[in-house]
Amino acid sequence: MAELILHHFDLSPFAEKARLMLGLKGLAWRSVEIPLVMPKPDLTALTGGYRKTPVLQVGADVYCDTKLIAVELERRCPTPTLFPGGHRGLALALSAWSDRAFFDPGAGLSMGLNKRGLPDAILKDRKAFFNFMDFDVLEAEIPHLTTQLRAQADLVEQQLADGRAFLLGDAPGLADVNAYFPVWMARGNVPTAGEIFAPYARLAHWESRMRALGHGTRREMTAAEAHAIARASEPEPGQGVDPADALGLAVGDAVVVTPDDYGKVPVHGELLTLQLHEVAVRRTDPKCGTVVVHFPRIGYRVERAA
Ligand SMILES: N[C@@H](CCC(=O)N[C@@H](CS)C(=O)NCC(=O)O)C(=O)O
Repeated sequence: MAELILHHFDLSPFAEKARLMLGLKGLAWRSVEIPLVMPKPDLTALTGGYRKTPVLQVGADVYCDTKLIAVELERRCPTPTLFPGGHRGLALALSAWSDRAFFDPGAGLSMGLNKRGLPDAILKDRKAFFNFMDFDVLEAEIPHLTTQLRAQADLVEQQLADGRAFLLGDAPGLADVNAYFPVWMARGNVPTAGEIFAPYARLAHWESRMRALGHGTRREMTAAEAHAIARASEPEPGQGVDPADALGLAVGDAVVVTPDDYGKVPVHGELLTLQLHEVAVRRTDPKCGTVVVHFPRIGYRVERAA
């Protein structure tokens, strides 16, 4: 298999999610550091505009979003599994909770409590990016956000109440990775996190077990090297269009794929795969050659290009 290349930055909580998946599976991977704020020309050369962190590249295939990165890592490297105990659907569904309900209050507190210390470039970029946060009222929202973060952390504590090592049993899986990354983010960025999480002893022990998973074996690479790998590789064949798909699109159609929540940058390409859980488009870029960019279906709009 071609090398796994993660485009990310160290402080990114969603990238921590991907790094822990790599750790859980004990994989070797290459790391390309991307900027924290736009512009990110080396990343968008690969993705066609998608700007979020992280992105996984394997040869000339580019996987956007941690929901799809999890599924793709599991497909390529099935053991040890991200879905121990047969909890695949549940673990994948859990991202709807972890990525928003749990992550958002921590992100709001991080921005609200650190607002004055944040560099202008980051503040300006994230104001435009996090369309679900009203930066002008964030400081007034701190008490409310604190209640939300505490209550979400308490759910993890409740799940661990019978002394189990991980959320769904004895082995770690994607459910743990999902639930862990908002805690990791809060510990690193929310000055009051220690106080908020202090009552939760089981959570703290589980956090140590999660940290012990590590990140696998990481080796740095430049963006130019990653682009050269894309140029020299053939993308995987497409999987065609699901005949039951409601959108009425066909392979070869010019389409646009856009996240439906925030960071809504449209990606244009030629449709190659439109299945229940994945959409992939082919596009050509002067730096990367012909690449196929893959997205999850959940949380993404696919439309015919105008
Ligand atoms: N649904 C995406 C969300 C990714 C996301 O929001 N990442 C944050 C970083 S933790 C981001 O892109 N921030 C803006 C940036 O990096 O430019 C996923 O699961 O990968």
